Amino acid sequence: MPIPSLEPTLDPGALARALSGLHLIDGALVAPAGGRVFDVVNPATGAVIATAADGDAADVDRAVAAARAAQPAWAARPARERGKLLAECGRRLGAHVEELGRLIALETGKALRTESRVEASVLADMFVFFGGLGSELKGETVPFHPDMLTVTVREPLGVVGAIIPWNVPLLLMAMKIAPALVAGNTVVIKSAEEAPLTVLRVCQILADVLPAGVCNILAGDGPGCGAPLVTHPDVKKVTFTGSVETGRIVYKAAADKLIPVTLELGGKSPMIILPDADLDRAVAGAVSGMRFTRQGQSCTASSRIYVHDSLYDAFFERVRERVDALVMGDPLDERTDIGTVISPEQFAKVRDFIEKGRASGATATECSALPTDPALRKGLFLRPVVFTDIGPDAPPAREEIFGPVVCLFRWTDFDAVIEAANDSPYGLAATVWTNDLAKAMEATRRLEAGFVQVNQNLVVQPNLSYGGVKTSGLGKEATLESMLEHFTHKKTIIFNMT
Ligand code: TXE
Repeated sequence: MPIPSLEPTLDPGALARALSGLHLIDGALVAPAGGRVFDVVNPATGAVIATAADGDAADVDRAVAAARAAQPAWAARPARERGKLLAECGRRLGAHVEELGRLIALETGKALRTESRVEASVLADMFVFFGGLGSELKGETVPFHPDMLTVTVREPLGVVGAIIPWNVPLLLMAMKIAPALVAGNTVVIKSAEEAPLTVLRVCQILADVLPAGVCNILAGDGPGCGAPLVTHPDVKKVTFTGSVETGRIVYKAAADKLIPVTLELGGKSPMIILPDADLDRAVAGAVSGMRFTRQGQSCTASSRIYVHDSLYDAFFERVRERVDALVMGDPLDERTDIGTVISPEQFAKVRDFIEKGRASGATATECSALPTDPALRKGLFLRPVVFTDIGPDAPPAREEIFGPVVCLFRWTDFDAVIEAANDSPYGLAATVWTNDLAKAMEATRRLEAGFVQVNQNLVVQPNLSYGGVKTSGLGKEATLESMLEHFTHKKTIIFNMT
């Protein structure tokens, strides 16, 4: 089978076909052991664009064996040298930003200009950032006894299993594998069924720089390929992003093996607008915070917005106008702001939430307009919905929807709104909009979330700690500390000089 060229290409359709039906194991693109594949569908047209390997336990065995064999030599390289290779990966990925952005738009339906290109560029950044941290894998000297030299060193864990979702697969994959690799581990990634192609392309680019077996990627479904990766005896750490339900399954399986786990799960993030907030800024912040340009498929989306009574009506009107102006259409068209939902299953799930919200007596205002292009007739486009007059216990107000749906609540009492914001099993992100410094400080202290931002929306960038509390997950990502904590262990060594 012809190997896809490593030259950047602007033809995502041809690249998708060239990457069809493959894993990447031990430095080579290979067919799955069982010979089975599944279709990859463009959610904007319903057309089959490629196939993906349907990996199973035999593929997991092969990939883990390759990663295990490569790990000692990889860990034996000086950390700075590993870091330099990672930085080189970042530079190569930087040359593929346009290609990767177009391919991810094709397979996930995320608009190129507003979402996909941005994701591809942060991916490259993440490799450059972690590449620079090779020399930070330092230990300590401990004043244990004057006649003994006591030091700690950081050692890698071994083979890391990384399971990723479809909503921001490039960025989430980079946040897992770049720190794991620079710390001296090798990795086996399991891509999401809905988005297997662009991450495979990224790994092909990495494999041109890294030694064979250091970075492997499998496509396949959760039970058939993800589960055997977690339970494999040679996988010494699992890092997972996905749903709470699957996170629990992964955590339990890892508990049986007594291996460490990092979990990044869902969210139902609150945005609180105080009476003195700059309304223009809060409206702009809400429209981008709701992640409508990604059809709301973001675990950090501001999906519960608490607006002070004095601003509520004006806020709603202005948000509606702004969202109405967003253009829904072909994800690859530069004029498009909003692309599609990922899959028919997600489409049905989101519609069901909207129906449940209506049935609860809430008012659903649909914004923006569906595309009229006949080529997009079968596309999974959903009009953004703003719920008003919604009760705090209605399903769209409580559960993670992962769709373009936001709930607006009116408030008058500060203590009560903080309590309402915290009344959720999730605790990923929160934003507060005010010019009152004391109130802002108080809110940041009282809100139960992994990160809280004032007068600004979430930015996911290297060096900003990312991760939630409560059922939003375990452990943080994207920083030096997260690399040390999650991808190394600290060994204590004592030299007795007496
Ligand atoms: O998630 P899953 P799905 C939330 C969001 C969304 C819902 C369902 O609310 O609507 O989850 O999405 C792999 N052992 N998030 O079904 O099933 C699976 O193949 C090992 C939030 O896509 O959790 C995929 O690679 N792995 C989230 C990955 O887990 C298993 C992002 C995620 O799939 C497995 C995505 C198993 N038994 C969805 N079963 C976020 N935090 O951003 C599945 N997988």
